[in-house]
Amino acid sequence: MTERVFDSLIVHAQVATIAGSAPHCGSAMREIGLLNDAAVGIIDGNIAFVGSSQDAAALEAKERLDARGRLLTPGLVDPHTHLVHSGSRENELAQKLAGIPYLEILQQGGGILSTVHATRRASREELIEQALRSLRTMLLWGTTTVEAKSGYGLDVPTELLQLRVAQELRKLQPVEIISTFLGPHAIPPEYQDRPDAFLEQMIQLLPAIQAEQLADFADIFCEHGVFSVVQSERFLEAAQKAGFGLKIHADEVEPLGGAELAAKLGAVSADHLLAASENGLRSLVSAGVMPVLLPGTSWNLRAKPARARFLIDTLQAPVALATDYNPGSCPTESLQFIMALAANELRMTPEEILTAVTINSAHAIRQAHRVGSIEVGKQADLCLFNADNPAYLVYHFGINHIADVWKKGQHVVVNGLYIDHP
Ligand code: IZC
Ligand code: ZN
Repeated sequence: MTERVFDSLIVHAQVATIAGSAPHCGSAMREIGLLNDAAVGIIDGNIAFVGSSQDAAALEAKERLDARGRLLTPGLVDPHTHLVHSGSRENELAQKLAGIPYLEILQQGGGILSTVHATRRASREELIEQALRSLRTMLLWGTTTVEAKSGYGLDVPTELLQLRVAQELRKLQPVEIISTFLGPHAIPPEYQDRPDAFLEQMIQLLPAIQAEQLADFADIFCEHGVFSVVQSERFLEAAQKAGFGLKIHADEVEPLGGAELAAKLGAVSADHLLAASENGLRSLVSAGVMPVLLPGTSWNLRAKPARARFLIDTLQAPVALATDYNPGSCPTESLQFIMALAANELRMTPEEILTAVTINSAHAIRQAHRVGSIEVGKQADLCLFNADNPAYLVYHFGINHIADVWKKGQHVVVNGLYIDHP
């Protein structure tokens, strides 16, 4: 064997490899492949060695980092965000605290529609600047891959602008962005009495988005007072024909049948599911749809959390977790906070939670062949935490445990500080 020189070698780490390429289901979500006193080597942006620190002692490396027993995990993958938008909705906090429901605020022209107004008025530069701030926070808190939805334009030019901004953001900073077209996110004011005409306009837009490769996925807000199951099926079927992977905002507030629809169409993921029926959950699991749970949203809306234990224990299903980062129902970029909520609200174990924010969330955006686990040949996306066990991460909540982050082998966060690699 020719002697290889590693670009970086991280030694004396407690490595949660989360190895295994298929989604981790049910009790297997607790198998995180923990290696004590282990080492990970990086060459050309990829993982080239995973083994004992003892075996790594003989290896040559340009940079060697002693993890001093701390926890090394795959870079975190956030598979559901509404990253690109303008403004914020703290002006709705008093209404929320007074008990006015999320969907009622939307019916009154607030909620999503208030962000639509702000986003339509914003310039391309303003959208980029606001998203860059969020991406910086995400990276500093350990997120190395993120899904980003459109859906605050609700008209052709602004939807395309949101997607093009997401595309440009890839060149401006290290976090990888997977794009989703969420044109049917709400009914815009100018179409209030013609929702089907609006839906048709969004369907007509699909081929152009596909031709410009602006999005991998298409998504719809299937909810009482927004889009019905019939409308959702029409849109998602057209998207599938146009070559998109399917996602769906399903049963977030009411058990409308979004989970059942996700199963019928073979969606890649069904997200929210707080109110999903037991049959809906069973059918989506049998159909191989990844359930993406968003405990930040249920907690923030003071709603009943999704049934993670039923999914994991009874259905032996995989579960993925995401922030749902958006300016209204879940204004946080922090997956670490979501991980703490997953423990407290969803009763998930620390090991299940780590699996849900790495390999399973990578599956939710069809990126598991490249990211989501620490295995030779995968991209070197890594998080070193100031923690010496997984439980500490979710137990000691509300603060940032990140020490170091590597993205495609670049050491982008060093001792909690962002390092620019031109
Ligand atoms: O802006 O409120 N649920 N869409 C569906 C959202 C939440 C985002 C928002
Ligand atoms: Zn969402």
